[in-house]
Amino acid sequence: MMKQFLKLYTTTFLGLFLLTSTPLFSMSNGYGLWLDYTKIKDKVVLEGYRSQLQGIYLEEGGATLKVIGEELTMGLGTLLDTNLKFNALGGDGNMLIVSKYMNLPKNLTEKMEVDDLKKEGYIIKNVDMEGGSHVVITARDDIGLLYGTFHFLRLLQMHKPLKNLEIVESPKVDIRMLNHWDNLDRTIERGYSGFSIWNWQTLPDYIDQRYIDYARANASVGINGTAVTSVNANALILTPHYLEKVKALADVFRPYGLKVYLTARFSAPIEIGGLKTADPLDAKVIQWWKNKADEIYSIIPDFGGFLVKANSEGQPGPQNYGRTHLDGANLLADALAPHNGVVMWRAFVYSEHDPTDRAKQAYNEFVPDDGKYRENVLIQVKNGPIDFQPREPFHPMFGAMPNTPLMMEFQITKEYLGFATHLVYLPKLFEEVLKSDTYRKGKGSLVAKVIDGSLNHKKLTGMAGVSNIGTDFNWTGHPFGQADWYGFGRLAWNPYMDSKDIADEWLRCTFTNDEHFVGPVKKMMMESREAVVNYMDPLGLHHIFDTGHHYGPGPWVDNLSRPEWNPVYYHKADSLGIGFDRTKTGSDALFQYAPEVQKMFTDLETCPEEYLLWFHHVPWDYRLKNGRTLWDGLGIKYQKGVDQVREMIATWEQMKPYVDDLRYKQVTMLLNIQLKEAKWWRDACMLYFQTFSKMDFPKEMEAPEHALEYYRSLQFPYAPGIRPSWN
Ligand code: GCW
Repeated sequence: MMKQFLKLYTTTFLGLFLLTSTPLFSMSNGYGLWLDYTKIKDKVVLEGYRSQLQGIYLEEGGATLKVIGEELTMGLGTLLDTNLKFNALGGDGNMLIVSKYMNLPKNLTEKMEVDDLKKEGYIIKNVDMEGGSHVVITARDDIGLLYGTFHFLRLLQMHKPLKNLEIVESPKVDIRMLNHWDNLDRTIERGYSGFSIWNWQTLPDYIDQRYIDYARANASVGINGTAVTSVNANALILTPHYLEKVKALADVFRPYGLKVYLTARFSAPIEIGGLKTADPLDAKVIQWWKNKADEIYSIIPDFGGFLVKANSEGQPGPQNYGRTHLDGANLLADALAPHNGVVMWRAFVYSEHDPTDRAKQAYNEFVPDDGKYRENVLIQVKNGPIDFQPREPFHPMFGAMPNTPLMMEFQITKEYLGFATHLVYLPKLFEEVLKSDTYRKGKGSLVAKVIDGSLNHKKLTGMAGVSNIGTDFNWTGHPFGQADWYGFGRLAWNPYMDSKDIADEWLRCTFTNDEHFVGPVKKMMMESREAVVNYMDPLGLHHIFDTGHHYGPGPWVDNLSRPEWNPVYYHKADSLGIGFDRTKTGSDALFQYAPEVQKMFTDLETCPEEYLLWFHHVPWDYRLKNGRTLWDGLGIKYQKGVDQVREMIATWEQMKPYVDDLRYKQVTMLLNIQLKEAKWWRDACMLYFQTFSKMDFPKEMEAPEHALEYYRSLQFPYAPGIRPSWN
């Protein structure tokens, strides 16, 4: 026995040893994200920068100014490999000048045009004056200066020229925030990168360096808010014991412009307040929330507000008392209003008692109350009407509530896109949603215009992303998962950005400016989203994931208590065909869109094939635009997804010379898992759907590796992202 153990131990140990032949502690492990400044190797670029930047003038001030000083010292120190001096204004030499507009000397402000500059915005501009040719970063507020500083450093990371700079940037969206689905026990709902970075046990006295680095990373992409706890909320976070810990985080985040928000459990007045009810119209309940808000603000004066999931998937809410979402949201809004706090009330609701198509329920629930919400309420809407699928049409609520601020909820963690194991570049998906046309005010009524408030002149705007951050060394598990965090921030700042440009920035800042690397890897990232759609949910299929944990395919699952929790509810495959009829002959969910959109999706001629089975139930031998039957088309798409992953692997193999050893190996191994899982999806889904179509696989498709029974028998009670049940 002992001998066997020793053998096992030595082989495992040896295996590990071989794998990590370069010890982790001596190499870049991805912790530095896109901010791992390294010395610029290109001599011409380096000399150009050195002559342009001979000293720094930074205005004096509080904590944010201090952070700027540190960032410049570290960033320029490393990138230029020099120790730049902080000087007074007026000396000789080309300077970097960082100062708020109101503090700049007159001869400089004369050369600046600040009319377009908003809160948190900044200008980066060259100004020639006697004494030198300077680069000026200016803003109305300290945080604008910090954002401008990060932008400036990014220019250097990307080797951009520092001549003729005329950058004027203001955020298009007010609240740009992460939603952590982190539980107090440090598990993370749908988290695949380790445990929660919030160590509630050692807070408030122990400040993990990670908290500071986290705030810095967020500030570098303009994220200005974070809800640190899960929407499946625990009321304990609102008790004094925990609020003290939250305050410690808020203090760390403040210099970086990052506000803290908390999730509010609707039944908190009962659970921690000792009341008998949480009825939103009950006087004691109203008073309780008012007192709670006052208490929080006395501890955290710049607290952001509450994020609420109510009457959804078992969470308590106003409907438990026969009241509405409107009553619930306004109750909390009134408590927060004296402190300028906001309520982000989630529209992700669907009920087991409501037999209507799940895709329709949120709209039915919220749209009739448009205009009745208090001014400090935002309705937080997921990008699509079901649930963060690899592809969904945009949510019909966007554009349908002109008198209420709607904010976007994206999922950065990949619950339905292969966890942290698959390389899928999400900003491509985000961009597709933001650029969708709602037609609510005619052509060009983009979802982005709903989100930035320009469609209906909204004062309050927001975008949230469900975080993919955990305790893994590199924060996000997959090295490319960092791009999703980065890209979310960039799109929240400017929802009109091109995801390709974002990939370009991220690659250059994270890896290298070498075109031999940037070109092919950018292409790989841009195609990765369509690949996952192809090998998981082609042609508009959705929610056919294995149950609960959502790891791998489970199109056959049909035994869960709630109909809409079963994949068969979504694909509706039968002997005649497949797909969810959401036209007038079916659930008529299409009615919730503007007439132009309805028309486009209803007519099979104009419905893009990407959405075919989302909106239509079509026969197996239905002819696709390329003349092939639907059945063949399905198999070809699944195969294509697998082939696309093979191409990704081939691309990555060429990248070895440009990437450090560790990340090269990590991505290689992950891509191989992705390939294995893509095949698993193809084989399991096609074998299962074949039991209805009774047709042969198309000739383009490789034969499945196993029989259907094998795939159906797979079980993963300990798949990550959910709390396992131990019995
Ligand atoms: O995507 C689903 C997830 C749940 C999540 C829920 C929600 C936090 O499967 O884990 O719960 O959405 O968004 O509320």
